Amino acid sequence: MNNGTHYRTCHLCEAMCGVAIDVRDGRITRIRGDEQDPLSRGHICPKAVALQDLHQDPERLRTPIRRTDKGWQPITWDDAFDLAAQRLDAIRRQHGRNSLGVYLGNPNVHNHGAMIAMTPFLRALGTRNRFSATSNDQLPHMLASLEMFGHQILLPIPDLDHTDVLICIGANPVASNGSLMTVPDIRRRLNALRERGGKLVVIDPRRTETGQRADEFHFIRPGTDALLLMAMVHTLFAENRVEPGPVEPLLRDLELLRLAALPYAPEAVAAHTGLAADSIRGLARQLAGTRKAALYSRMGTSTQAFGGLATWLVYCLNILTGKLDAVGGVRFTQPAIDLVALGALAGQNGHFDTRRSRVRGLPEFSGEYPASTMADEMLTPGDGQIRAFVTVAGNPVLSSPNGRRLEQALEGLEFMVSVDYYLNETSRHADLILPPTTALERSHYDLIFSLFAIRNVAKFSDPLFPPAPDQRHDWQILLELAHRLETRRAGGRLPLRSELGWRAFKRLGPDPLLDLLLRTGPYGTAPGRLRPLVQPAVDLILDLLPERHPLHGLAMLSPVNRRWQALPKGLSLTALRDHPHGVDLGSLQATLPERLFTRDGRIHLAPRRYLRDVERLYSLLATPPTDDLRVIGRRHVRSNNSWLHNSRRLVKGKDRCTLMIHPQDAARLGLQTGDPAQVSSGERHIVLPVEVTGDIMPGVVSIPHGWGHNRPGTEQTVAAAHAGASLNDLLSDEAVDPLSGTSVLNGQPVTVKVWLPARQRQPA
Ligand SMILES: Nc1nc2c(c(=O)[nH]1)N[C@H]1C(S)=C(S)[C@@H](COP(=O)(O)OP(=O)(O)OC[C@H]3O[C@@H](n4cnc5c(=O)[nH]c(N)nc54)[C@H](O)[C@@H]3O)O[C@H]1N2
Ligand SMILES: Nc1nc2c(c(=O)[nH]1)N[C@H]1C(S)=C(S)[C@@H](COP(=O)(O)OP(=O)(O)OC[C@H]3O[C@@H](n4cnc5c(=O)[nH]c(N)nc54)[C@H](O)[C@@H]3O)O[C@H]1N2
Ligand code: SF4
Ligand SMILES: [Mo]
Repeated sequence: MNNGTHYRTCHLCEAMCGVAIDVRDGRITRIRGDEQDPLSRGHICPKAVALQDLHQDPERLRTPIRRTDKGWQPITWDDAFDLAAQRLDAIRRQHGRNSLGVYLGNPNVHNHGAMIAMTPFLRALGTRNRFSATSNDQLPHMLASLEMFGHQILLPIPDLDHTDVLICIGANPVASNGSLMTVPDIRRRLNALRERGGKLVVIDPRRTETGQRADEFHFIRPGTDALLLMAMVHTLFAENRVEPGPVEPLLRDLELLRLAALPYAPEAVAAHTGLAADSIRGLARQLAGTRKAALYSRMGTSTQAFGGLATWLVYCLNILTGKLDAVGGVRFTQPAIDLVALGALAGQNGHFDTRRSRVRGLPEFSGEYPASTMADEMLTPGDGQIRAFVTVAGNPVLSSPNGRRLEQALEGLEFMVSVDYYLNETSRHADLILPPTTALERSHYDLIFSLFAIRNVAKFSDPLFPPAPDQRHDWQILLELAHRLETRRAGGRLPLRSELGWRAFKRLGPDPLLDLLLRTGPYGTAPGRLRPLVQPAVDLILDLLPERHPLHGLAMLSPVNRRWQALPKGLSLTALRDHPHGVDLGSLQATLPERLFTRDGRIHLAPRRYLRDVERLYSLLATPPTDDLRVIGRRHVRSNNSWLHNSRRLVKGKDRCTLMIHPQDAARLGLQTGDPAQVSSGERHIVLPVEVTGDIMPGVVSIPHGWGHNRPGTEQTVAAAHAGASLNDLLSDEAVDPLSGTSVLNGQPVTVKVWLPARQRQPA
């Protein structure tokens, strides 16, 4: 495009904002919110400009580079693919398939091409040593959905635009723009909630940007949410307020849940949680007594020592009070490409703990081991030790606990490839970096976040710019690597049928598949029928996928249930192209019981693994609270995990990588705003400036993650000039929630003291 306005979805966070990008002479002149996007209605946040900054960043890698004795050298794509396939294949032959490891980072889920190409790629790698950001993030939500509703990505989403009370625990949507709740323009929507007489309640160890807008705010001591939530369940039963409404006949094990909550009277948990017993009762009564209300939880309650239990209890509380499937409560979406239904038809609902990791015996979740044990699997000798590693769109050195140890582990590998366009803290350890195109050079459809949106919407955007010469998309990189790996494994030649399959897949790319998925989906033009013309190509591609891949659901789709039959029809890629601002498919509707995927068709309120973990919660209750400092994380609207810090426009202004601490703690430790503080946990230390604030609970300190860009050998000059310190250099990788394997990123104990440069230190 040379001149004009291009409409697309911003892919940076989960909010799916529509952006309008003005282009003149092939250059971006302006990025604004798209007023006509039915979901975001003109909203964007300051990060949207990073779409341009990323695209134009002179330090973004544009050709593959290879580590040599003379430093990094460019290498052709063909040589790069060959080198990667040859080395990975050789290591696999010598040490077995599990000697390969792979880590998938967060941007993959914002990239439909990468998502579609990922399964054949993982199959070609063939290793069980798979890791991703999931276990540093939303795993407890997926586990609760799997255990209770029978499907790992069937998540209940707050019906925010129709609720009268939103209780928000462990989430800061005003900064994060919502997570597992795709909600652009949360501020306007929270204002609308208040205007219709509704109420926002926030429970957090910090009075966050969301907390500051709350009508009712409660501090909670980090890691004690499961106690609070148990006490709320206890209150509902004790006060006879359990009224699940229409879903009641679907419930299983209500009585077990009541028994589990018996010991957790509000008085029993008050000292631990920091909430008064009356406040706890008040929360339970408010949820039960308001017809349209929703309890919503996110990172603060999932990535902590009781993340599994806390997230399960949030689901339970919504169910017990009749909020599940109800207007203004929490509901299941009905996206245009229904990965839930497709997965279920293919028998791919998710699985948990079908095997355990080699070194620490931690459970797999949907084929992935916890990220907190990645370094163990590289550093511990023996059969199955990881010797070669691939990262795809991930920066685990900054995003996974104990980043320094992970770096040591990466240094010990025989070979490492990073699919990434930055030479950053993780990819600097690679032997080969394969840089993909940027978002503006590829098409976009939100396969994942459409599943989590507060309205059903669909939107497709074509690329704004053609890929620069000799660039590859992520999906092309993944498919090419997969094809070459499979070819080597087969001894240099694949059977004709699969060779044709690979060629068809690489030629078509993901968009024709999108079209097919849209057409055969719930709002499609031809639900239940594949177009005969494309059928042979589809069959070839399906042959490349494992037996239980969701795309196989394609072949089986029919207008699955009565709810599908009632939906508007006509979606296809062409139809979406005709609507560049996106299509609104309506507000969230009742979907039960059709949308349950448990074998018995019921909702499991008290799965055994949760009940077993309640014993551990009981030991927390039985131990008196300690007064050591606990560290929690933080997000800021101008930052996104670890990777937007090379944008000058985003990092300018005051330092955001600070240690927030309460005035009482600061006074006790002799710290003032601006002082450098040393924060320690065992042998791990970081130093960062202090920010004294009454907005944080006494006994708690807060540090944002994703900083620490001061490592040598990276090529991100702006980020390095605003380096900050990495929270994950401080956090222990030994701390996981034993129930789910999720990393404990919130609530680890730390000590804090004034930091003195070495020469000022007194001899001990
Ligand atoms: N202590 C602490 N740690 C945390 C969190 C926390 O709250 N506290 N949050 C956790 C959460 S929720 C998440 S999701 C993770 C994120 O963890 P990661 O996904 O590991 O890290 P990111 O910072 O998102 O890094 C993304 C990487 O992908 C690259 N990249 C960006 N776009 C693309 C693309 O289109 N293609 C390719 N190939 N590469 C791309 C970037 O250059 C960067 O290297 O961090 C987790 N870590
Ligand atoms: N601007 C911006 N937006 C983002 C991102 C980003 O990095 N920057 N990242 C994106 C990603 S990958 C994700 S997963 C989402 C995350 O979205 P959110 O979960 O909304 O984001 P956080 O800011 O991590 O919110 C976690 C909250 O939990 C609180 N908390 C910490 N410990 C506890 C605890 O023990 N109990 C309770 N009740 N609360 C606790 C923290 O103070 C914080 O307010 O955001 C997405 N959006
Ligand atoms: S909130 Fe900001 S980063 Fe997230 S989608 Fe919207 S514009 Fe992009
Ligand atoms: Mo995340």
